Amino acid sequence: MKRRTFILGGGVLATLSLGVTATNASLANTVSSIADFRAVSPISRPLVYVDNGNLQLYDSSVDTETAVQNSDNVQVIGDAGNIVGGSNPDVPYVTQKSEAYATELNGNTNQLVYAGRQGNTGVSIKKSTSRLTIGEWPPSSFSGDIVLTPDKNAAEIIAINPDGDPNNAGAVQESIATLGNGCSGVVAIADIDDDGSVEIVFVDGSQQLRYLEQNGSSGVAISNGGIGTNNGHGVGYPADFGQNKLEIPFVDGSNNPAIVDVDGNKTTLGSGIAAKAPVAPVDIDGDYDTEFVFFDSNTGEVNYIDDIRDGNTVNTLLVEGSAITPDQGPGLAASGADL
Ligand SMILES: [Ca+2]
Ligand SMILES: [Ca+2]
Ligand SMILES: [Ca+2]
Ligand SMILES: [Ca+2]
Repeated sequence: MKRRTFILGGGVLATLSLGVTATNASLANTVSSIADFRAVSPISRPLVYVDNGNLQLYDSSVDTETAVQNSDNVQVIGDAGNIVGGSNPDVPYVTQKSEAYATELNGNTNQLVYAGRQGNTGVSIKKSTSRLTIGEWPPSSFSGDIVLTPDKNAAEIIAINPDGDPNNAGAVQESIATLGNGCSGVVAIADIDDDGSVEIVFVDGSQQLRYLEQNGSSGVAISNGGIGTNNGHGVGYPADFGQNKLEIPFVDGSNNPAIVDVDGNKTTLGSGIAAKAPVAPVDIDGDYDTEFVFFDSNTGEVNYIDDIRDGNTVNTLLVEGSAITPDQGPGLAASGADL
């Protein structure tokens, strides 16, 4: 049986989904694995994905996959920020019920942050073919890190305050912008033009990458930033791919993995090899350079491009020795110190 470790919620060992009746030996093995896992703190290079609706974390530095308890029916994920629990990054996600959660990496917090619209109050979250993010957005009335996500009609960007009562929609949710071209996924809050203030990077209603300035009321289109979309949007968090600037990783309409900067300078990293599903920038091999992690368009396996602009070598990601085929709708996300 494949070895897995689990994040424990309040020491509820009995609910571990080991797929077999846990014997003392297997429990001891699991506990031992958890001890190993927690010895690496914080998780240095986790990749986030969803397998049959359950959130999974993969830490390549110790080649360990961790299933997050009680994360059923995860439909949409985002890159990690820090909004709940302790100092470890937290992964935001949306369930089939349009609820938003954040779960702490290497911890045991799996916290509801927004229960959705109640009665006539609040807005429902988009729960498929979407993306959400965590960060600070100064124009918001909420202070500190918040969650940004599209509404279910893909018309506006809504903010969720994770510090409030998740069942009080009127207090924890506000509209950030209603966009003429719509918003079907919020990719990041990041300073993509390096002017010292952050922008919201998002996918509009026509799968075009755009960004919103803090004083803007409509999104600015990023040239050459047309996103391929199938089950999910083929885009990921902006990262430094060796050029000392942020570039947005994405999959274009021809299944090409590519990166693009705010000025529309696009670099294609392969031809027809990537599924149109969310990608992630992660230092998956621990060499302090960022790799481009994506789904193979034929096999659905997770691959990564190593040595960006210097060979663009495609490798299959092996998780505890095996290729993986996570759910492509939520796709892949990144976390950790790079973000
Ligand atoms: Ca946290
Ligand atoms: Ca900026
Ligand atoms: Ca690397
Ligand atoms: Ca590398």
